[in-house]
Amino acid sequence: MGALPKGFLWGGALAANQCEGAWNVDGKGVSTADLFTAGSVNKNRVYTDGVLPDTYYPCHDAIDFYNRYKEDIGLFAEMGFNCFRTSINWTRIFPVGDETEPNEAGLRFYDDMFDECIRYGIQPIVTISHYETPYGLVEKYGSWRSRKMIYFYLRFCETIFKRYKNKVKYWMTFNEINAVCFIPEISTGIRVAADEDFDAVTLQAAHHMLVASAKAVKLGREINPDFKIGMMMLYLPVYAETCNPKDQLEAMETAARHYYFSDIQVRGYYSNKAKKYLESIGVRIKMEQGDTEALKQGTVDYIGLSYYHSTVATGRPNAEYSSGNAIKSIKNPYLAESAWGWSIDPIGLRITLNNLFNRYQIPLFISENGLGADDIVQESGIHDDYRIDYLRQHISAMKDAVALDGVDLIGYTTWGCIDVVSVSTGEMKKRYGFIYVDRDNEGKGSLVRRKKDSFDWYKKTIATNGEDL
Ligand code: BGP
Repeated sequence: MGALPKGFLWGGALAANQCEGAWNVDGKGVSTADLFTAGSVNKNRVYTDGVLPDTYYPCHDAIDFYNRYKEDIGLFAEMGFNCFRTSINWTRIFPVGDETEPNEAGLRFYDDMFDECIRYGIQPIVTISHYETPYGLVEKYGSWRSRKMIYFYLRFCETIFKRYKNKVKYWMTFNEINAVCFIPEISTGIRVAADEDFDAVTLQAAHHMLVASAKAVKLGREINPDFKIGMMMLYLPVYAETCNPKDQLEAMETAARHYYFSDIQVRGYYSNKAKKYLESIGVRIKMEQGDTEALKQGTVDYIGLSYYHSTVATGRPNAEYSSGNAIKSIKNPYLAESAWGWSIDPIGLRITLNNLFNRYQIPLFISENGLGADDIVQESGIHDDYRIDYLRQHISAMKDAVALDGVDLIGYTTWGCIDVVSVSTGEMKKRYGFIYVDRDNEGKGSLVRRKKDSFDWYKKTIATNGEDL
């Protein structure tokens, strides 16, 4: 018997806005992701108020998955995927966001794309909202600042739950829901003004999202009791810099900011720790009657998580933070880093899975993991042995968590199984894929797909259920 259970879900993950392109066709509206310019590791992406002339927006065309999905899914099938995680672009279904009737052309696209997956025995796994919100809802209501969003989100959920109830079983309500508290623009399109209380704005928005998620879980179960509806969080194990209790306390506090979300979505209520935290920063969440009940009734079936790197917390005042990691962290001297400064920590994945499973005792799903690297195309091929190395070590750590620690893990989807636009920088050259896409940071290139060396390696990994790495 191997380490991983039979029927383990193997595949890759994408997000609609980072792969589809076709940003303004077949009735699609403008989403927040359509308004982020290209950036780089040293230059932040700019979130513009409407589409500006003479400005390059990488998600407008992305990798044209909208028109090329058949070829791409064919390649996923060749690797042996039995699942494929992607998201539904909200603005294809409700272009402004507050319409009463959905856009049929948008619904049809996902019907066709899911059918293509199913034809190959690949089950689609759907993130309902992955880092894009209809810009119409930002302009009219201020995005998730407004409670009205719960209503629009649920209408979106009801539409897609009913339409795809026989095609999709696994759903995730929001991608990396905890990100609303540190990157609200990217995560939900919320702009926080300099004179506003950042925590008050984002935590109130988070409350609306948490209630919406819980209500979506309940609604989904009514529509199809076989649905499995999960939360999805960005998870980073937080190490203390030393055994100094002050560092340990800081690590505990940092981790608590992330558990804030999963505690509510898994257990169904704000923990005492969360309440005390809110008190300590002087934030009062406006709740309405029925919210407490809704949170209780909408606890999730599983936890989806993205894992890229770990972080280090210190109690030292004026510590120097390392710039690369997505989240504030000091440098870990024991770990190597990617070219984008993200630490590489496979053991951290085993720790992550243990932390989450021991805390919640519900199934886990690694819905993102991978290495962003600038791949070089050579005549002899694309030799991404560094990616194979990264994935081999992480899969091995994940197997240890299952076989040695008893973690209940249902699946693993690598991030960006085909190269897509990077969220943090808007670059194309931060590539994660097994499949190379000929497109550069300026949007030039033929969009032709090429297999990298990691393609055959992942195929073998899946064929042996992770035994032959
Ligand atoms: C996660 C997001 C993804 C993805 C990934 C890699 O936070 O859910 O959408 O892009 O990070 O990040 P990046 O694209 O910045 O390298």
